[in-house]
Amino acid sequence: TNVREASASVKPFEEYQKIYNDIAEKLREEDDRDDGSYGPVLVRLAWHCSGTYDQNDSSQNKGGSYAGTMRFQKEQDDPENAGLKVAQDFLEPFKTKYSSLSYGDLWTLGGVCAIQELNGPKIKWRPGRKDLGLDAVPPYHRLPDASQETGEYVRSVFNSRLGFTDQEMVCLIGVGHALGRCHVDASGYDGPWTFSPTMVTNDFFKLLLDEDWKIRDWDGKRQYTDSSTKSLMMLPTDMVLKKDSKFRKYVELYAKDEEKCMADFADVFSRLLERGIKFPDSTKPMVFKTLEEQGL
Ligand code: CCH
Repeated sequence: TNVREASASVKPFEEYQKIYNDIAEKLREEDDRDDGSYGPVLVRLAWHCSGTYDQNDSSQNKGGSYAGTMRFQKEQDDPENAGLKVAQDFLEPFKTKYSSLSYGDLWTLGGVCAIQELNGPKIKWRPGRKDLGLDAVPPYHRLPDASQETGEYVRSVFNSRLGFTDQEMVCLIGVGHALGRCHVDASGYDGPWTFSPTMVTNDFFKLLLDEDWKIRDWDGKRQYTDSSTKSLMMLPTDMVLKKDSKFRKYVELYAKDEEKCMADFADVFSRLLERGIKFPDSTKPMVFKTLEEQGL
């Protein structure tokens, strides 16, 4: 079988809201990263621990967020995971404090918290993932290689393995890459996609359409830069969303309709975090309040 059963013995909602608040408060207090927030790298960790799932793999190495296997060096050494130790270290104190929380639950909750605290939509979340051993580490090359520049490649990751539609993959990639930046010492790429990398927006879609993107003239990896400011970037895989007509119509839709963009993202990101997991009916999706909503 290619799904794993989540544990039914979970804590009440209030307990998870407490953990959410702890993570959110640390995000607010620690601003010594890049553009002033660890939020983007937490979102990337949540995506990379989930994005290894292969719906066609019924072995124990099927991947996904369930097993928390990125705590092993072997998975950290996947070249696509370079730079994510920062996010794991950021969240580690909460594993110590809430020791019954699994890594899969912690890392996905970290992503949910980061999205919401960076002005994003509410992301439904469920607990119950369990830590499994080293033999559950998924194979390398499941997470996308940014140097690939064809629709066929992007679909091989997001459709064939993860089971998302064209519209869903456009939404995931474009909202994800509104946040944060590339680091030469992690991926070899360099720079942010948008002018507000600590805010969840639909700006990626607008910039992708409106700017004139040219290959950057530098010694590093092949990437694109905007002609007007030369301060933004697009990866080869990002450019596919503009060039492939089936993808492009969704880029146009999301550039125009921010509300729809955020509603769709909330739904698809939540499902990304649950790929390969079956939750018992008794575990209802949780929706956390932001610090601001709680007057904290
Ligand atoms: Fe991504 N991403 N991503 N990404 N990503 C990178 C950084 C972030 C690809 C490649 C890269 C998604 C899809 C893709 C984030 C969220 C999402 C980097 C730079 C590369 C390379 C890493 C570095 O150097 O630190 C590729 C290829 C794809 C798909 O084709 C999806 C889906 C999401 C989430 C929904 C976020 C956030 C970052 C910024 C991290 C940071 O540290 O600022």
